[in-house]
Amino acid sequence: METEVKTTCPYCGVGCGVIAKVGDDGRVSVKGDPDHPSNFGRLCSKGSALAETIDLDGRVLHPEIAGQMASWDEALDLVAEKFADAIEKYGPDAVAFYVSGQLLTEDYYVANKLMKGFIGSGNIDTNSRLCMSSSVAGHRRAFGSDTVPGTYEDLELADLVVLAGANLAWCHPVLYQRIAAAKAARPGMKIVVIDPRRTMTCDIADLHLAIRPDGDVALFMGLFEHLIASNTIDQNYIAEHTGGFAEAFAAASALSFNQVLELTGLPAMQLREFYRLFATTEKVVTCYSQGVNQSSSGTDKVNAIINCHLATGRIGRSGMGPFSLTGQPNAMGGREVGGLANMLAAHMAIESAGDRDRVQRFWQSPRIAAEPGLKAVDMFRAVADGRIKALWIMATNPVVSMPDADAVEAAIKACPFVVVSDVLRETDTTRHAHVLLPSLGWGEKDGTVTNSERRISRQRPFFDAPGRARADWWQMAEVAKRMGFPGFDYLSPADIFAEHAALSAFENGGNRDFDIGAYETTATAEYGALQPFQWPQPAGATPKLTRFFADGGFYHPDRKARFVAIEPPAGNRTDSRFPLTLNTGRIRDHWHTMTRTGKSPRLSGHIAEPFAEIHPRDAIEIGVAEASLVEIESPHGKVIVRALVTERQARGSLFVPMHWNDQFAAAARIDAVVAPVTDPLSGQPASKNVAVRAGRFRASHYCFAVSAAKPRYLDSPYWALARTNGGWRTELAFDLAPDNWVGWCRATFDIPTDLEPLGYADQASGDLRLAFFDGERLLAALFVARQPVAVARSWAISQLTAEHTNLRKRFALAAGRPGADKPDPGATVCSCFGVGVNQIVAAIRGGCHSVEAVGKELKAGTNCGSCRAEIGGIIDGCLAAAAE
Ligand SMILES: Nc1nc2c(c(=O)[nH]1)N[C@H]1C(S)=C(S)[C@@H](COP(=O)(O)OP(=O)(O)OC[C@H]3O[C@@H](n4cnc5c(=O)[nH]c(N)nc54)[C@H](O)[C@@H]3O)O[C@H]1N2
Ligand SMILES: Nc1nc2c(c(=O)[nH]1)N[C@H]1C(S)=C(S)[C@@H](COP(=O)(O)OP(=O)(O)OC[C@H]3O[C@@H](n4cnc5c(=O)[nH]c(N)nc54)[C@H](O)[C@@H]3O)O[C@H]1N2
Ligand code: SF4
Ligand SMILES: [Mo]
Repeated sequence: METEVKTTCPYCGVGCGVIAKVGDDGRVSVKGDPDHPSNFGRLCSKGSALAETIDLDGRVLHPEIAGQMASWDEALDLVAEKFADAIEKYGPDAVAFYVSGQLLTEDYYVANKLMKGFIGSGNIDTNSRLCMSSSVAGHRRAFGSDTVPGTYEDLELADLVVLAGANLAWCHPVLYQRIAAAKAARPGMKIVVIDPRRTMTCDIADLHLAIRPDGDVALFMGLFEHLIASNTIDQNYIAEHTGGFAEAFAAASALSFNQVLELTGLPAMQLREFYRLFATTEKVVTCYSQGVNQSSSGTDKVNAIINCHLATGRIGRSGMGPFSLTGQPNAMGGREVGGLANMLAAHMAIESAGDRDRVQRFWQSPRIAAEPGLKAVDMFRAVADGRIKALWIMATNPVVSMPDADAVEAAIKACPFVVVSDVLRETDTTRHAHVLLPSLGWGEKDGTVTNSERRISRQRPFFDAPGRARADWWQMAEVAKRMGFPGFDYLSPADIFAEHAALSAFENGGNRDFDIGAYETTATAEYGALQPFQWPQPAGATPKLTRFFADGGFYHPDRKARFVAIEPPAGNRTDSRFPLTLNTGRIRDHWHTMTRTGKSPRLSGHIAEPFAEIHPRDAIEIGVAEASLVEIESPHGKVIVRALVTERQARGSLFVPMHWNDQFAAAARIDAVVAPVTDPLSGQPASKNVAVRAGRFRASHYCFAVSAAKPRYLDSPYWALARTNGGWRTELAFDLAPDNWVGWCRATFDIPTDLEPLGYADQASGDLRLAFFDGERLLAALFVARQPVAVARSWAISQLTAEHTNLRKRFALAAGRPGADKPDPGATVCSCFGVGVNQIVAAIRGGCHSVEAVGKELKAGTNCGSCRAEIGGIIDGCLAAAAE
């Protein structure tokens, strides 16, 4: 029988509602939930492809000890024993948990309770340290609490939306679509993008401020001054609800307009235009994400933004306010349970003796962490120097995502006892686990997540647990019980949720923002049917509040907000040895370390290789041509990635995505290059401003291969692997080529020895083509050249699923030339319908001059809409070229 389950997307912090349908044959399809108030039925490319990422391929399905299958009892006993041992010998601070914003709230709650309340250490930190901690620190400084004041609706109601350090089109696509739709309906609405790169988000921008790296503090200090000078400030709001205005004003006045120009690198006209727009528009929302948070001045950036909203009283009212966009599906839930090393549960403060006492009484725990624990970067330093003897990593892949990643890997390798809970068997981190615990993935997990607008939604299972995989909360609770701790006898996530809700209300009395007391009696049946809701929801309170601070009511003891007096940082980290600024971030169709999106051929087709965006003039200076390979190096490490020469990138800087790792590429873990520099207040790494040098990688041979089997073993200095329909695609480069290509193919692609290749070699150019067929099926094709291989990729890939009955066509393949009957569609732009760039260009030449017209002709952009900005860009490019 077909079943439909309402759940939540496990990717970004937009938190879209998803309806998963499981057919009679067990096949799953997904669609957006039209009733979910975050997305109203929309899904982006990643959400739409969820069904492709939930197969059991690569999953870890039973516990392992030292790589050998073990029972749960053996594994859990060992974990409990090793943790208890380390604590007994070296004290509670000798152990640590490193967890994740991709855990459900219930998992997170149990992990935090175990570490802070029962082990008695603050040493639980999370990948949210790399993501949200500057926002948390900024909120707490300004508001006295970690509160996101507004709601998504504000982004549609605003007359000016400022997007600072946020590539919404790719990273929060459904929010981007909501804003784009609001602007289409109300063209007077203005959008300003502040980003050193011209990203796809700029497609809907009225103004793009291509700011210098870390110029944001100066930009918003200058704005603050302008708001005062132009008398746009709200004197009443400042007087009644805030403190510290004079000091903040004095600090801002110390910065001249010329200094702002210098520090931001922006033309005076643009700066004035932005200041004018902001001053003259009442309804302003300023959204910010990693371009703000991931910086050594991240917390100051957040406060510089909040200062402007407090000064104008534009906060917590319809269409107004600062808005921190969260990255992960449950970054907010993690904050609610106090999963950061410097927080306590339910938004209470670890520094406060009263709060510690309250939480300890509620948990009836033998102890409570007396002080903040180690923040992620410091935690792995403590692992490296032997202070941490036992480490449990859950739902995160720090060997890829932490700065100074090679040092992090070495630390994990050297740690006496490492537990990893993951869904996959082989990741860059799981390979160092002494104990590997199989966790439930999306579609199996059961619990709640909170999105950027404080909306709590259910993730519901629609599959049974595969193999012996078990929930993360269950793993933690079982270890707690084995360590002899009471209070972990949960039967289901509903029990945990009710306890979490009860703690949020416990002795609250309106003194803490996070209060979901209305749910403290949630029983299993109600939990099953729980509808998405926004906090706060105190017991018995109606009507329900959805915004904070329009009328003050902040959470500092005097109930006032604080302006923060800020100084602009020195943004530039480069020097003559490392003269370029490395910026890192995301692409549209991959999620983090690719453990899930890397399974989808559609998502892997959008961008199939690690790359560095380089400005054309820098490319000339460092001697890299388009599509050749570039080496990027810092004192910490090195990568080799493809050069993507583009004017979207500012001079003197490079952009490299964070996604590629040792499972998909030879040397593309960009965090190996990122220095472990952090914000002094939040401890968040500065992953967007790293001094590096770059040069050409001198390849003797470049190759492109498609193969039915996954390549067995690759050891060239450059390779990058991606899933395609029917197999795999591999890009390679050698500095020393194999002497026998046929033998190399046989060994790499598992080709039976009795199959002879079709081949073509050009002695003069050094070009070589080899293709192996098994009957009518292509097993592998290899294209080798001295220059970057020019063969049409999507055409070659399509040959893996084609029937090769015609001998002439087989030779066409060996020659690397598409036949006239099968033109090359080009790199995928629309993942939903598999439409390539060449097809779109052809449609434009055929007269489709709008995104809608292209959609009508090719369907591209008509499902999830994530590629609409790119299609717009291609149309603009073609029309501009035609006009020249
Ligand atoms: N497709 C996709 N979507 C995702 C994710 C994913 O992996 N893939 N991950 C999710 C997560 S966890 C997160 S945290 C979010 C992140 O979402 P975003 O923060 O939007 O993504 P990033 O690409 O990390 O960085 C955003 C932008 O900051 C800019 N930037 C760099 N330096 C500066 C600076 O000094 N000032 C300013 N103003 N801007 C700067 C970069 O050029 C970049 O375009 O995305 C979420 N959504
Ligand atoms: N240079 C650079 N580095 C960055 C960033 C950047 O912009 N630039 N961004 C940072 C940010 S914002 C973030 S959020 C991090 C993200 O970085 P990570 O958290 O390291 O990345 P993920 O790939 O999401 O790792 C999740 C892991 O958990 C597993 N998993 C998935 N679901 C579950 C589950 O339910 N339970 C368990 N136990 N395991 C599960 C996955 O297989 C995967 O191995 O990267 C940070 N690192
Ligand atoms: S915007 Fe996309 S990735 Fe984010 S929650 Fe919605 S469907 Fe998932
Ligand atoms: Mo994140």
